[in-house]
Amino acid sequence: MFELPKLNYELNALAPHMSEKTMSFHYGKHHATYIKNANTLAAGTAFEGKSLEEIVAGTRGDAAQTALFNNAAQCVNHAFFWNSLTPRRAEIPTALRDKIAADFGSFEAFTEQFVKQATGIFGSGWCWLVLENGKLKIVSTSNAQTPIASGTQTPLLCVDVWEHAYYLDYQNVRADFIKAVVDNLWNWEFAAANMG
Ligand code: MN3
Repeated sequence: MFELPKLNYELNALAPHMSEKTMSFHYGKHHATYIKNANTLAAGTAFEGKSLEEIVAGTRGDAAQTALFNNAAQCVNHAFFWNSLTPRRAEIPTALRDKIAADFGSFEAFTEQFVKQATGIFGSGWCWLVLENGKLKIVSTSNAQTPIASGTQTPLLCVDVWEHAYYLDYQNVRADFIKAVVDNLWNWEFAAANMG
């Protein structure tokens, strides 16, 4: 049985960028519901006892498994998102900063491009910084789609752009939410560890 993973910080620790109210609904209700649904949908199938990543890899693109894929993918996406955030303003490790500058022109060019791309995603989805074939890229995914367990892209950081992620704090202004996360909350130590 899958369980809601523990956060590395308190529900109020990301305020004012993400309020305790947002976190209590987003983590405590939305993420918890994906866990509950993944457990229900996997029970009694060939996927019972598999990890969430194995379920994502095994159901991706299978029209008969859409509901299980969506819920399992949202479980891994949210766990990755919470780990992408920290209330402690961490310096970006030099090797990662240099890699970003090499692949995007400059750190500032990267953040500008990320905010623009994440803001422009039509409808619900996610925006990711990934490593693919040795190069950093910004990747958008719709709804529950994910680079996690893709075998081709290694995610370093992400932002959830579903309206439930920001509507209580920013209403319709998604760009301000993305900027707040990129400028204040991203966990660069987590990103560097993912880069390996
Ligand atoms: Mn969400």
